[in-house]
Amino acid sequence: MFSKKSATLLAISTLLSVSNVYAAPNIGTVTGSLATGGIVQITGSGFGSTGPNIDLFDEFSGNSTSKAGDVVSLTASDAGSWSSYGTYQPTYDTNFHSPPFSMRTFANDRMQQLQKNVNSTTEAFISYWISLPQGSTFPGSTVIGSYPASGASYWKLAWIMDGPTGYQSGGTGDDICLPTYPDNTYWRLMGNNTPLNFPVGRRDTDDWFTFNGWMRLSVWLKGGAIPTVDPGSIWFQALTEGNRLKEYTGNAVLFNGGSNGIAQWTRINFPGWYGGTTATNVNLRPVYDDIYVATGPGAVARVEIGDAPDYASCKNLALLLPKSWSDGSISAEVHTGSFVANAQAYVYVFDANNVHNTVGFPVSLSGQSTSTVFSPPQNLRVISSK
Ligand SMILES: [Ca+2]
Repeated sequence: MFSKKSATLLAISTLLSVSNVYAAPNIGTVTGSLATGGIVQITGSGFGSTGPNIDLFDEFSGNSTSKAGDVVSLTASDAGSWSSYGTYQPTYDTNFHSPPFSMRTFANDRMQQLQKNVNSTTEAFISYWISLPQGSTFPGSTVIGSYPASGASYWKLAWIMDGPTGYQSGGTGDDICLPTYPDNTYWRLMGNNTPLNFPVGRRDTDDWFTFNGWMRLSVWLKGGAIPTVDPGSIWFQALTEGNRLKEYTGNAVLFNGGSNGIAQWTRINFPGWYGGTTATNVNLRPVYDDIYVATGPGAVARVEIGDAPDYASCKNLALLLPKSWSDGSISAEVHTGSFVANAQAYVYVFDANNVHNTVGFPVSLSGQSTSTVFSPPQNLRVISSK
């Protein structure tokens, strides 16, 4: 028979083991070089066994001879390569988010686009920064600093689909803009072929767009069990740098199967589309930077640094580039985005379900190692269902 004491211990150990199964990531130590290009080792628990498959990470750094106006390299600065250009090639621009360049996506009355092919997948995590440089216009508008006079398909910011014809009527389908701005009121995750129509912000009452600065848009989409029938999961986040962080979540069918009857994504375009006229295109030159694409199971597993110990309060974020991943240890290359040297920052690890450590792990960004402060245990709790 159990004594009271052993029964109590059993209850505690059961509690702990259940907690371990469902616990959020908990960071114990962060060591290494906390400057861009450095490698940090993160130890702890609950990171999950599945890390991300990163298809691409591009800060548009160029090489030692690159200059503004040069064609952007198809070899990404940080991981992977682009598959192709659109009709016209993007160029380096000095209105950067991470120095020294961003990607200019419109010039001379023409869209400049990059295209990325990925292995067939129904799950993707995509993050990228955008800005309208000073003196430039919003797509479809002739007035600097103003939205268009009326709604139309002027700007599909990024576009995921099945193959190069995914967006076409009668094409291979499964297209979703990430997001689009079709009615001059709502930002929406929607496409030409898919049944999805999911609002992710509203210009007048739920705004994240700014005409003066940078925004990071991140989206995690995961198709349902039968992707053309079962609802999948949607998570969309908009970070207005220095201002606010907004998130939108829901469930909806994400795929239509298209003409090939296969529910899959195989391609992502940056930008997706500009639909203005020559008159509205005169001062149009949106720039994109720090584009990160991960696909497959674990796509959303990631490491970020933020500027606040409470993630939801962060007003700046940067994605690190994981090099190895296990439940208790991650090695990641540091990328600091627009954080300044020696800034106070907080490390967040997200597992494959997008769950992160509750309190950011404090670090000081610099070229120096290291931070080895041991944080107290967090998240020792039982989650009743999942
Ligand atoms: Ca950059």
